[in-house]
Amino acid sequence: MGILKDRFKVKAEASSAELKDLLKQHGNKKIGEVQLSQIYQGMRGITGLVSETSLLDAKEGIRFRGYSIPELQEKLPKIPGGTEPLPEGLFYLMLIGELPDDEAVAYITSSWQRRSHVPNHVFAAIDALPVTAHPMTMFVTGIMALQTESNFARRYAEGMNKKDYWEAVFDDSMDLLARLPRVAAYIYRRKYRNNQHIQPNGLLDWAGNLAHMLGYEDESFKELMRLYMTIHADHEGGNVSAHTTHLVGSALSDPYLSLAAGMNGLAGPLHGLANQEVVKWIMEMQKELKTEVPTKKQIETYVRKTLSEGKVVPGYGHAVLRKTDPRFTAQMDFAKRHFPEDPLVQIVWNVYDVVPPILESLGKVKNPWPNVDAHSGALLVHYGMVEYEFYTVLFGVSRALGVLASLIWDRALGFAIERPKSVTTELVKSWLQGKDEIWGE
Ligand code: NMX
Ligand code: MLT
Repeated sequence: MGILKDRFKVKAEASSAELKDLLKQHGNKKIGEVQLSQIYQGMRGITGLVSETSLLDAKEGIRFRGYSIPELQEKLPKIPGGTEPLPEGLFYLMLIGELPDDEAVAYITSSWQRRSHVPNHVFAAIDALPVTAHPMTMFVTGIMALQTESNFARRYAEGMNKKDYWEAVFDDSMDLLARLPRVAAYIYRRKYRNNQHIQPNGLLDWAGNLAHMLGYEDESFKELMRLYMTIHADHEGGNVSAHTTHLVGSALSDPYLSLAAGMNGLAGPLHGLANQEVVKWIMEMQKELKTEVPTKKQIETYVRKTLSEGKVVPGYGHAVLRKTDPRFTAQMDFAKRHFPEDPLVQIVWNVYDVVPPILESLGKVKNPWPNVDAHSGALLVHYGMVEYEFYTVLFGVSRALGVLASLIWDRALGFAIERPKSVTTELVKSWLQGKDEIWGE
């Protein structure tokens, strides 16, 4: 079957048996209470999902199978002479639950190289869109066009046994991950580089090859892509892209359909699109203030203006985190090591000094600190990637690692179709008068 699939099978069978036992013994234990306001406010704080690949702590930030971002940077395999972790290693960790050795990472790199062929109709589907279409629209179109290749869809139509679902999802996920960099690079070169495409380099790792196909050969950009692809990969199961992929997958929609749905969620400005919004916001500020280097006082005035116009400050706040996002810090450290004098990076750091006290003073923002999106765009601009509408595609290529690893686990553990109970406000009012029950079966 291949070392990754073999190892996953052993882990999944053990976890499945353990879970059955756990639920038999403790399935009726209460894990919390839900207040009426929570169901009107984005289900915030309701524990309602299981996602094995990572866990978010409000104060500490994300841990992937128990490892923080600095720990990943230290412990995951790197290219010879490199300093950033290889995302292949993170995928192994999320899937298998253990740190990989160099050999396991090399296995994934070569497996993704072998699976990376993208059929011509996918490029034709992207080409059918006007070049003015948003890169995320092109990305989702590309993923949907790739769905013709789904093993899961084909095998389901042939009458696959449910115990084999995970294996077909595994194959689709590996194929998709292998193909996404090619699709992303195609979109970039089509929209911004006059359709001058660059063939993959079979000697490079997954993120290094993405950098190459995008047209960025600087070794430190390749290192940035390795870090970028690692830190954006997963943020436990409740964020919009992960939750959507899981939800759609629970209907046994194949991984292509499920990932495309998740990517549509990532394309929202309160989620992954915030990375483009941050750079757009800074560029608009520079234009409006007629200066390349706004002072902190000028930034403060611009932040207050943004808020007074009923807009959010992009890159700040979080539904769960209550401190500076460690993904922001990892990117700040990268910039400090590689280009501390970069003017846009300097602005990002000045914004970091200015924004939190202002948001805090509003008295309603639960987290005034920066999230991952506050920093990522400035790093890309440094290397010349100024086309900010493309940034969410890069986030999406990375996020696929986490949500697809999770999807494989979903099918291996036999998770049910997701179908929570909803109510109407009429029913809520009638329940408040003691006339009706509000809970479902
Ligand atoms: N700027 C202005 N107002 C904000 C901000 C912000 N950055 N963050 C939260 N608020 C407001 C929010 O709009 C809400 O206002 P109202 O009651 O008038 O509707 C109030 O503060 C309370 O919101 P919270 O409970 O703090 O935040 P919530 O959990 O609802 O939303 C975000 C979380 C991330 C959607 C929100 O902080 C936000 O809109 N941030 C800016 C967009 C952004 O950076 N998104 C990227 C998130 C990371 N990612 O990649 O997905
Ligand atoms: C993410 O990476 O998905 C974002 O930080 C949003 C979230 O966790 O809700």
